Amino acid sequence: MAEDMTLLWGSGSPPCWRVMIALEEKNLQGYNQKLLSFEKMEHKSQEVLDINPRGQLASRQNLSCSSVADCLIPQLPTFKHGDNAVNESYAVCFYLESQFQSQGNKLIPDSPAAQALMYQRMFEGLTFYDKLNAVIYYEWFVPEGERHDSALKRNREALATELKLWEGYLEKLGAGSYLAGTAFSLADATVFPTVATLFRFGLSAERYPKLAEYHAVVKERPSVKASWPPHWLENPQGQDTLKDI
Ligand SMILES: N[C@@H](CCC(=O)N[C@@H](CS)C(=O)NCC(=O)O)C(=O)O
Repeated sequence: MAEDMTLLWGSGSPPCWRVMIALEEKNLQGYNQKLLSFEKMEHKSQEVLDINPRGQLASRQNLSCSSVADCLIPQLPTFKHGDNAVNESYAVCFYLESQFQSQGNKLIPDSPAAQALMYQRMFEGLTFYDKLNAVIYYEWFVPEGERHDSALKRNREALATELKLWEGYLEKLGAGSYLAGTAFSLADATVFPTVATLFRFGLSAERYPKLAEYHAVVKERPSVKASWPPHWLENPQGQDTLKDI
């Protein structure tokens, strides 16, 4: 089964990490995988373009990655199971759970209440991820002549507001909980990479103790450890961009 799967991924990319956590949780460790370097522009390779039509769109436009527009065209993860290509990280997570329901850990809870919470947190997680990116990749997303301190300040405030929401969610669920209750679910597979990136970029554990606790617990989970970004392992020192948020 896993031998029919191929994942092209980039180290430290939260969307790729979501898929890798789901694959681990479903006991699909034997998949073919290729780590591509964003720096070496390997995500623009023919191998990616063959599976991912968004990559083809980028190449047809003949843009280079020095162009902001091109860099906003997501190309990884690129995933294939047999002849089925799925290139959106959330879609891959749902696909894996649906195809391998009885294998590995169950990632969608049965109880309507837990399921509702899981879907809610998963999709709110996309807003959370966008707000994080708008701060840590501000210079990457916004061309030099269009940057304003006031805009970055607004983005930082929006992230702080978002962070307080997630602190509140975890506080309400109680110690040791996952994002949708007592069991690890797709909400955790999809949102944990955002949380880990926050701490990698210097988020204060003192200021956000519930997120810090959640991070400390989930980072020890075998699926998460097995898929930890290799360049983070090589260089455990992150950045301090978010230390004052
Ligand atoms: N919606 C996509 C987003 C994927 C995404 O943003 N991928 C980034 C890497 S984190 C990418 O491929 N960027 C292309 C580039 O940097 O040129 C998903 O969740 O799968």
